[in-house]
Amino acid sequence: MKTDVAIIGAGPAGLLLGHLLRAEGIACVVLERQTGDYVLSRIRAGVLERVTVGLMERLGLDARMKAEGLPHGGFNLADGERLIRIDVAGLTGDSVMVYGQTELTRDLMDAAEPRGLEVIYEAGDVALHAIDSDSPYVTYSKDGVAARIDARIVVGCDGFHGPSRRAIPASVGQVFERVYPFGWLGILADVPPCNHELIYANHERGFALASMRSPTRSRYYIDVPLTEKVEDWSDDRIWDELAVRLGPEAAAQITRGPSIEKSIAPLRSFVFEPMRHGSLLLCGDSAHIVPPTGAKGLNLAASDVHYAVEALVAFFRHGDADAVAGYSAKALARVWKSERFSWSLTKLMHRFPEDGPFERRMQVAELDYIASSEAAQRVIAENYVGLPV
Ligand code: FAS
Ligand code: PHB
Repeated sequence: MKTDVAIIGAGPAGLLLGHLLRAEGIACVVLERQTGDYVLSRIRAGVLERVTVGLMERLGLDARMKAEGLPHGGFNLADGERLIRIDVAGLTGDSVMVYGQTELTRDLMDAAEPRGLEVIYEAGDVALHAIDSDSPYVTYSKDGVAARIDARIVVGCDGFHGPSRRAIPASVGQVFERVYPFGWLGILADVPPCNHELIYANHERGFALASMRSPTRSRYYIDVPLTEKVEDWSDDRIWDELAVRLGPEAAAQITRGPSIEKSIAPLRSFVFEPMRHGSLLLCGDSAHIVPPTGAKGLNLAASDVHYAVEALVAFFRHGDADAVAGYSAKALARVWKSERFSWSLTKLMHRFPEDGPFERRMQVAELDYIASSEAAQRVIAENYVGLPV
């Protein structure tokens, strides 16, 4: 098979990219290792920035998001004493959209066939070849049969564990990483949220986040040591811990119920540079990971796709090779700002085992400053709603 762009991975980055390239008349094929149902079964992000909403609007795929999503004009930081509301709408004139990654991915998946976007699921043994040349190709197996896609450009949208990043020679790449000494235990339950806006809590027992998917479906998190196993956390134990960490006011509003999903995700800050090598571009988690505290992971994948489409349209339509060459620097400039915000909010809202009384005083002082300074709140608000692309 021959095409213009071979895309590896049918998560949000791969599907957004595929749809946008097709809409621009650029031929592409998406290769996905799993089944579509498996991709949808992974419970991940819940908060969309303007850039992500904007790409769905550009594709005309925003109808369900606008009907079922929840625009949020603010969120809260809880420090055990009070709720500090960050008035995102008042401070930035913008808002975020609470709409699960699963639903966004479903909207993109459902539109693939009607729009002629070819997605090959259950593609095994995907391997990249000749990415240093102008004629790279990808091999894979499907139903036990070996296959090959020749393309002009390959885009790795295959997440943190995919093959694309690893296809870039170690001598070229540089990794920047911080692994956090805790994970997030997440629970999804068909119960009404305890608050109409998100609450991020820094309690002496640890971090908690009260989020949601709809007025009848809640998503909560607590941080746990990396040694913890999800099977050791009964629903009741999680609800009890959430009630303590979120504080009495929120606790009084918590509706308990059986979990429909429960998992522990490790936290890391990770950036791989460059995000382009030869004819290979990287988008999303294949190039970077953020701790979910800032709700940036999915949204960074979207901004990478925005820059990749810009570069590939210039390349295929106008022969502008510099546009492709400039993709990495452009994408990384925004990636690093989101990495900083996610790291900073993680540091502020979590208790680190290695921290002592001084570090705790720094957290208290910073939360006090945020509570009393519109300027400090504006900094948080403009990062949370998403920096411009
Ligand atoms: P994805 O990982 O979503 O998609 C990559 C795709 O490539 C997958 O479908 C995978 O099956 C496929 N693939 C992998 N290897 C392949 C191969 N060899 N061949 C073909 N296909 C291959 N972000 C937030 O903003 N908020 C959150 O709360 C949040 N929670 C998260 C929880 C977890 C457990 C994880 C892992 C991530 C979380 N994230 C969160 C981040 C997450 O939302 C990502 O940023 C987002 O999924 C990025 O999308 P993609 O880059 O498309 O990568
Ligand atoms: C979620 O709803 O899953 C969510 C929301 C905000 C975050 C992280 C996760 O920062």
